[in-house]
Amino acid sequence: MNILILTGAGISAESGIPTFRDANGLWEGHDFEEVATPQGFACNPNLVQRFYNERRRALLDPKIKPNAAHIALAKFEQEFLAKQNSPAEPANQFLLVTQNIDDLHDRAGSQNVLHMHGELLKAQCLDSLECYEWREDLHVDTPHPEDPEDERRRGFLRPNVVWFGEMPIGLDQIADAASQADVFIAIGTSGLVYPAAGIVASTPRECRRIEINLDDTPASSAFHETIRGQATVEVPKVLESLGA
Ligand code: BV8
Repeated sequence: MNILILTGAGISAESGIPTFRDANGLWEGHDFEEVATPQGFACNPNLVQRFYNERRRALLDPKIKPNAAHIALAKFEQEFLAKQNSPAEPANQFLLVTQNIDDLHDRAGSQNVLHMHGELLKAQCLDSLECYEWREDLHVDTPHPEDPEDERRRGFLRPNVVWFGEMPIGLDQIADAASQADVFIAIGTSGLVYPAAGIVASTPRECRRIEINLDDTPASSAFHETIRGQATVEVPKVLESLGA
């Protein structure tokens, strides 16, 4: 059996990370074009670095931890992949695609995580496109980790996140997983940003499509089952029922 999961900001909300569209959302006070596009970065790198420095510092606060939904997904994945089907059946497949740039799925122990919009705790060199683990602030004069003494390479690092207008990560792998999915579960995503919001439509007709969200979304009609409630309550229940 092949299971594909897509998560959005809603799965991290109960861990204390604000979503984009809540009243106090991350875009609050910022037009997304100012802080989440290459043009915004080119126009005001200090503002964009500051926007991500604030989110990186907030994510590294010890109070921010994976919640019951993250943990249930990691536990289910481990048990599901360990389950030995009959020799005639192909092995189980599991892929967790997240739009979130936080590391809560990874910290919960999920193994097959695809961060399709990048990772906040990584930085990317504008020159080589090389990525580096990064937990500090980034500034327009941050020394380059490969050559800290070289003044000419200062400020060559950007957050390793996918901005609007940029190509998301792993689209081929996602399309492949979607085309073979027996179960697709979208958790805590408003279904507004593409191509993530289009994944559900690329699952097979016979795929069991489940949406877990507090509210209806523009994508809800594409799902066979729409479960309304908090991720920390509903995700463990759905996975429990799947496991059974
Ligand atoms: C692309 C990383 C080309 C950065 C993000 C004009 C110009 C350029 C592009 C476009 C354009 N018009 C349209 C586009 C396409 C564009 C797009 O979709 N725009 C939207 C605004 C219409 N997309 C792109 O640009 C993408 N790239 O198109 O490249 C291409 C693509 C394919 C093939 C060829 C070419 C790149 C988009 C990625 C942008 N980067 N993030 C950062 O984080 O700062 S997007 C960011 O916003 C997130 O990653 C996420 O994707 C999105 C937020 O959505 P959600 O995660 O769903 O969060 P949200 O707050 O919206 O919703 C939370 C939900 O949870 C709610 O439904 C709520 O009810 C629920 N919830 C809350 N609490 C709980 C809960 N549910 C359960 N329990 C709870 N407790």
